[in-house]
Amino acid sequence: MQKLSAATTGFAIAALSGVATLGQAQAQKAPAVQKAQVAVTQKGYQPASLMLRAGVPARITFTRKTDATCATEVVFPDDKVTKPLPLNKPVVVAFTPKKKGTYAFTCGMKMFKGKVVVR
Ligand SMILES: [Cu+2]
Repeated sequence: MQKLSAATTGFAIAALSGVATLGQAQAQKAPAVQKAQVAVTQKGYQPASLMLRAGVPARITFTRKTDATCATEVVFPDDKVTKPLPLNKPVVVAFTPKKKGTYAFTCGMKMFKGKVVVR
């Protein structure tokens, strides 16, 4: 039971600091770097949809967690970026989204699809 309450408290603190950070970002200026994590599983990209802000450097970390699919690389066709995804090794795709819009990313054969929504 002690373990459970500690976890609950940790979550509450995390949620609070998240709110504080958001408030600061709105009051002052955009964060220096925006980060996102994407797991590549048997179901595809999780999450398959990411929200990013235009004009803020972004770091998306892809981690492929299964060997059972063909998603051994990730492709951003609009930016002509292809990155190999070794199993269980985090791979960072860094870029600064410039224009608002929706940008696809896929596996090498376009069977798995995800998107980045830039606002
Ligand atoms: Cu594929």
